[in-house]
Amino acid sequence: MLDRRQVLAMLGTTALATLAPTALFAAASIKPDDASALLVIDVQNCFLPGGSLAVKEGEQVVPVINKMAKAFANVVMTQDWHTPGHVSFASVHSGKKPFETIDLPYGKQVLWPDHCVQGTDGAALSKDLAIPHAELIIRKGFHKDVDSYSAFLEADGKTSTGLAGYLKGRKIKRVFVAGLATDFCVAWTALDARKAGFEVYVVEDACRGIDTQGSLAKAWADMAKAGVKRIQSADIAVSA
Ligand code: VGL
Ligand code: ZN
Repeated sequence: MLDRRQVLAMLGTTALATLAPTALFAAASIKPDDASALLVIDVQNCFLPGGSLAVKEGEQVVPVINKMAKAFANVVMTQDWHTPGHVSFASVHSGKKPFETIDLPYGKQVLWPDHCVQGTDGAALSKDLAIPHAELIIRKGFHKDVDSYSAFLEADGKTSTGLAGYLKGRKIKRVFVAGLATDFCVAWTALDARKAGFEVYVVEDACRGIDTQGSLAKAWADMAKAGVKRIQSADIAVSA
């Protein structure tokens, strides 16, 4: 790696005049302030290796999130928190298998293996998360007949989890979203955060996706269209 002095030495004065230093040294350029919150989405045993709906490389987000969380005064975590026999479980729809879809009164629903059942070890947050200052854990998906990928709004599109009210009550303007899974709970949370009027960043290397039927590419496209900013954890300044 070249350091700043070496790069400057390599550049002529003309090049220096035309190249903004910010373009050269973009790393760690975002500094979370008191109006920023990190939303850590569903880092739960069911989505980690050995879990019933394990996300590929899901465990790799944990150290990234732990490090990044140090830069945030405000951290909120979410927990997928389903009833036994939840409507999103393939096991309750006869003849249906996980990852197939069905039509429910509120729209299309992907069916999943049973996961994150209330009070089970699978629903517990990863024991490797090290964010003691996290100030709120919001549970979602606890209505038996309605799923909730989003931390803001259930899948019926109208039942609020209360998170937008909480964040606004705490004068939060910007949210940074990380966790599992990029193409479901992370993306739906980011999109609803935009709809609720927040500035939204998704930290790509602090997320992993499920990617079923093109869901990952679609999620990034939808997020880009909605004005969600796609960043890397190295873009966030963590002071020593
Ligand atoms: C999730 C599928 C089902 C997620 C939750 O956390 O992304 N995905 N339930
Ligand atoms: Zn779920």
